[in-house]
Amino acid sequence: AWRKYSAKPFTQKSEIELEFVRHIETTLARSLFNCDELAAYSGIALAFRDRLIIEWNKTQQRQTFADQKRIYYLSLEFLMGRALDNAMLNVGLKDVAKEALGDLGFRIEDVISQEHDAALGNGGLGRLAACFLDSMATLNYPAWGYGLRYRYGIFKQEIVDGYQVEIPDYWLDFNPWEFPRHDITVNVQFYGTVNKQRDTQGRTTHIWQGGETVQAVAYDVPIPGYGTPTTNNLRLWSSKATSGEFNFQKFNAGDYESAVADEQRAETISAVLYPNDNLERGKELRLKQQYFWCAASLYDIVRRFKKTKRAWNEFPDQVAIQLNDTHPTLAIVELQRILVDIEVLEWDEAWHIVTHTFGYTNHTVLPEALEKWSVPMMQNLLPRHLQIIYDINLFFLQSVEKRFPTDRDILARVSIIEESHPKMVRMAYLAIIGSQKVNGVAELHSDLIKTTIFKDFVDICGPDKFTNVTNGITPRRWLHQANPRLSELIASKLGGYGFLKDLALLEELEDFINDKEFRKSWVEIKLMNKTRLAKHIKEATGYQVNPNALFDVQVKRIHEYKRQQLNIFGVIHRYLAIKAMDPKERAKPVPRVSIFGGKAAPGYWMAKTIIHLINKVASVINNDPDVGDLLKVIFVADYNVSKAEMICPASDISEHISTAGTEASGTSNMKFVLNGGLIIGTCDGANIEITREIGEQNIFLFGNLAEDVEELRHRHYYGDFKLDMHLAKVFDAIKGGMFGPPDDFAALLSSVESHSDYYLVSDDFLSYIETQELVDEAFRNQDEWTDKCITSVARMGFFSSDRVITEYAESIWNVEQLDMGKEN
Ligand code: 26Y
Repeated sequence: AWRKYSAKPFTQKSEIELEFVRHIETTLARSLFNCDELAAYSGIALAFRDRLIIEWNKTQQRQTFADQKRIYYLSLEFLMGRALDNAMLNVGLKDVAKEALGDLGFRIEDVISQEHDAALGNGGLGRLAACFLDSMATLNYPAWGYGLRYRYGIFKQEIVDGYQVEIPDYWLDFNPWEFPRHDITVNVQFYGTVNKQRDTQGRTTHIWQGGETVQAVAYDVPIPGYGTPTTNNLRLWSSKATSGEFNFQKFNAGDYESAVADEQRAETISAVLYPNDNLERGKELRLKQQYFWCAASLYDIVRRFKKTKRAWNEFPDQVAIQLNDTHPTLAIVELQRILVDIEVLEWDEAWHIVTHTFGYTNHTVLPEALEKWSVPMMQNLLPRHLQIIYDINLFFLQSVEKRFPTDRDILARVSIIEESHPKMVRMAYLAIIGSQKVNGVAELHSDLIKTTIFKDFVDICGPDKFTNVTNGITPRRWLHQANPRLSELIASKLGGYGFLKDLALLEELEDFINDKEFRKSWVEIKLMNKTRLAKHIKEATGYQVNPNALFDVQVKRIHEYKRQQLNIFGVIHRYLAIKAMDPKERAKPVPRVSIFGGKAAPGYWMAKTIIHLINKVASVINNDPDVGDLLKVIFVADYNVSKAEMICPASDISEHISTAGTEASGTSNMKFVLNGGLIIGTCDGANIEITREIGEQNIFLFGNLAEDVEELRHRHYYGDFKLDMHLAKVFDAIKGGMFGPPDDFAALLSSVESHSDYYLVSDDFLSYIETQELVDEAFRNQDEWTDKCITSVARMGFFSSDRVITEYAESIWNVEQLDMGKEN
């Protein structure tokens, strides 16, 4: 009987139209006669949401029935972007939906663009998590994402008078992609005290009592795989006051205000995403977020495991938990606490389970990004966890001492507790000790962590614990969705869209490199994508740019190590060169549009200064009649995932120019090349592996190598250094007031000129501007340029996040894909 009533997913145009109308008229209570684009978005989104949820239900049943090991991906950030286009494409019904919307009087692009980005992340780390969810679903892995449901995602950026202004990103007004699960809640405890007790068998147990309790409520977001019915789950926790405690007692006692204040305090935990990227601040609310999310997620995972009635020692055969950086490290401590304090396992047995369950991914070597929490803060907020950390540390240091009895200070070096004032808990060390595998995100980065920040741990734990899994991106969003025309052209040559599931198939494109029609379409598509971006630039900034000019793009978070300052100094150098030319000569240089985009952390003053300089330079150059089309400078405000989808397909060259050894991997480098753009970059992160795959004749590398950085910094420090002469001229122009009051930029210039130049801007400047000239020269020969682009795309198969997930599954998680039988 149930089967008769169970919902069926729509497959045809008429069914989509019916569902659309039903949602407009009933769910949204609107009239069809007053249905604008936003309402149309809501209607079609709700229709697809219903469809996803049917598949989601079935997926959960299949996975429960299969009873296999599951993956749990813990990340404080999921930078999902828009969901509708992705859902339609992954389900394979975008074309049908387009016709349906057309019948109803709407253009699908306009409807898609009504959606607010889900921006629960800062940058690369959060977007990587989103790509991983797509790949895990597409490959039919039983996998869950766990995160926080922030009421405010990353702020919206506006540029006012050349300065960044932050606007809150309240995005939940209408979000059809989440399902509140008011029945799935977990109470999470903070503060309080720990008491020892003896149980009936005479064992000592620890009771954590008192303090405050906050309720976590689950919100589920369906994650559809591409070309498979698998629809996995992203579970986001929202905080609220525990019911009952809000607080009829206080309320009835006439203390209404404080009852409301308690409620607000609870809700504050999941209120806002911290907007820092690679900069640790040590705020108590952030630690609260971390524990709240880890405790709720672990409770949920353990609850699911317990339903299978297995013995505890089978836990690591059923559960793989991956830590996206150290942000969820408390999950290690929490699992140990559950096993020892609540399930009453012996310490060693519990610790064996814990250390075979977790994997830890490191995303940075920058010292200012490594998480440390003050011991007094942790003592106050999580007293029992601090005790457990001390015990973990004690047993660990005892084992180290036994093995290295003669190394006098190794214990201080590797202790989880840093003996500073106040003492600090080093989260990365705790994550290493509590995990079975530790990985970096590109080869150079994985080597660097082994030889620098984690060197002692390689000696202690052995080299096998440390491994590399080079990052990747989902070709569904970053090729098919972002660049539908290119995807279609490729499909027409490769005989279908199989490459979207097996990106290595792209290599067959090289066979068509001399196919005239193919090349012509290739070039036309790039021009169309550039024209689309030019239109956006015109609307957003008022500046008109020539789509035939070379589009040079650097879009990413603004950070000194990523060196947007090197780029803008290079732009000024170019400008000065154009100005110095005889007007007749000005036909020579290749016309160029330098496009920047990215957010600065609100408290990162130097990054904000860089944004200010870019905007000042833009207003001078763009209004200089001597320059015309030869050079334009654009700052695209509010760079986010949906803007990236428009910008990546429109670049000729993109800049990935971090100081060697500082960018762990980078992933936008992959997106740009996959969309038929070339790269100018340093020998850093994944640039190195991209070069290996596509060939060094197809990339513009410059600058010092990671192995030389230490020595160069030393030289600066001891004053043995002279500012590059071209850069000196650029600085003179800035100091002369060409771009406004020089004081505005004094600190930025001094960070390069003074004894440090920590990011080696001056050391790399000459090499950078010379390489930019090589770019000009190469671009003049459009045929050769097209050769490079096609060859590069053909060789990008390695950078699919499907390959990445397969590596994690096989070498870290030991998890199998679900057998989908004939259905798939
Ligand atoms: C501790 C806290 C303030 C913090 C918050 C966010 C620390 C770091 C981050 C974000 C880091 C991040 O996005 N890292 C980037 O990860 C990408 C995916 O692995 C890499 O491609 C990229 O090189 C790295 O900077």
